[in-house]
Amino acid sequence: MSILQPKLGNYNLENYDVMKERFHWDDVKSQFSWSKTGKVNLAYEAIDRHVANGKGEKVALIYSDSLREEMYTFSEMKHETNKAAAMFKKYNVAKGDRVFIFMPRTPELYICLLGAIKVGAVVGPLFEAFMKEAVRSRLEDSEATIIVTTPELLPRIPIAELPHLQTIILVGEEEKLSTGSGKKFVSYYSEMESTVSDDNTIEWVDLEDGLILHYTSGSTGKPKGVYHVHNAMLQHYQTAKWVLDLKEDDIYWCTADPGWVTGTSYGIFGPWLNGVTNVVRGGRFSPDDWYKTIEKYQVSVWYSAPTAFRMLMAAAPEIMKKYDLSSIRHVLSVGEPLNPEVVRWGFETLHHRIHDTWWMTETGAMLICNYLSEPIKPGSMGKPVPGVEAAIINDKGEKLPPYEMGHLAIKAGWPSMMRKIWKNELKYNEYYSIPGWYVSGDTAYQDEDGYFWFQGRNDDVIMTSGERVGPFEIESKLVEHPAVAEAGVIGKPDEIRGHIIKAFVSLREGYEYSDELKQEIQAFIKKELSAHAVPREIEFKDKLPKTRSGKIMRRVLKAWELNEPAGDLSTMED
Ligand code: 6R9
Repeated sequence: MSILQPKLGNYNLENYDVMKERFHWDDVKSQFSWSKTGKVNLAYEAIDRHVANGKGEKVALIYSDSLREEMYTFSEMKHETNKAAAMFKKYNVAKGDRVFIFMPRTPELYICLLGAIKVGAVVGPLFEAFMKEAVRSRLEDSEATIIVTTPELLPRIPIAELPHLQTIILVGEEEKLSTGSGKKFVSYYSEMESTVSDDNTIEWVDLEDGLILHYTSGSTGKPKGVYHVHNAMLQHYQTAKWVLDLKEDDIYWCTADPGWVTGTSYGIFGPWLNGVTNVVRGGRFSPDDWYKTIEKYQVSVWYSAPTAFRMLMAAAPEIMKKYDLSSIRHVLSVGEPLNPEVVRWGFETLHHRIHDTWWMTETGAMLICNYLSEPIKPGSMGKPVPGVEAAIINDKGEKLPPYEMGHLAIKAGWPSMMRKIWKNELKYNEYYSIPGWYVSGDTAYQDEDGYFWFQGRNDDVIMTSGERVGPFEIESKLVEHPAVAEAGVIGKPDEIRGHIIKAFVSLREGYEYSDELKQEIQAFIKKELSAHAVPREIEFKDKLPKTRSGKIMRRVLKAWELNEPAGDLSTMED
């Protein structure tokens, strides 16, 4: 597919090269309160500031699931988060304490998360699907003192094994309140009813004070707590403005759950720092439900992930045709490499260029993106946002020439970079093993125009017959085959070749596994890519193992193949 030129019209048409030259992060500071007082609070900047600026009646949150549909103005969000803050204060939450939130996407989750930030707490959002061990290890490591949850999820919190945990706030029916464990149980709804909203509950903090702790699991070992501070808001705000292109009238929908960093940085902070109406859809994914959400709320900016786009592609095309999706003006993707086939689908069916964005839990916000005024090269992640320097380097820290694969690294010093790995300095230092650079753990190359091309996580790159092959290129080609819905490619140890390429493939509706199909797919790769990229083995699966953020877990495929333990599986989908 050829290069896609920007659409003219209602877009951020600031020139990339000019911004790169001119922009400095200090420029962003002026509009936030600490430029006047020296103190700040992200929750105030995201909600209360807009009320102070006369936008109190604007809708901040549109929430819906199969049972509820509710809208909250910025004024109402200010009130609710003030009350939640007072509730946390009443139960002894002090600045720096860890407040965990373990519940489905509902307005209460968003209110509690911002309410906890208002009192200076460090929030820890957990996926509602976590089971006991995943919950235990995160609460134990963070030494959280308080958790907000629902009666349904309560049995998955091993409260007796968590000495630091003192208070459990239950969002649900009061009669289900438990007692007798030595812990305090609090009813969210009765507490909120009896509390009054008071602006003086806000704890004003420093830019370097703690904001959020996101646990992300490595391939083996325990999940690590990635710690971010209030300063990250500079980048949440600016990238949401530039890259999501959020404007006053937008209706914005980020499909990610706050258990994943995308669901906080761009499901909460980015849009609300920009004062934009934010859509949250509870419940599970279904193509009908998603298209209906866009149509009903007139979503204009849509941020999702390759796995979701691929599931929409694999669904019957008639489903999409039932809905009016003309409100959409801008579509973006994150979390995994964006296959050119997905970009082509987006262009042909949604009539939009899907903009890829690359970043990590550790980086806190977008770093490499398709900036709006720049052409898109399908299959590339784009270029560093202004204010960020990225490079492809070797083990010695030397920059590599175009098209040479190496470490994707970022010059330290962007505003939203993590400040530590909770209680694990050793792990934190590993990211900075090459002086001056943050080493991402991803392998990529850069082309002569400065675009970055993702190849795979370092561990996923395959050495076969003396050549380094990134799994992404093969996976992308596989999903171009009409029978293939999703593909995960690994290197399987082989005495002669070092590794051979093995593909795990799930099929689209209406296709069935057969030897002929396998050979046809192999011939397709040989013709379209090259002989050395052909997967010698193809195994068909109903579903590929994925994380809750939609990443194909190649290490699990490898472990299956080698009959080895698969490591930490707490973030794997059911
Ligand atoms: C935000 C997020 C980070 C890892 C990252 C990379 C992969 C994310 C990507 C991408 C290719 C993109 N990744 N975005 N790979 N193209 N646009 O995903 O954070 O869950 O910590 O994952 O995800 O491998 O290193 P996180």
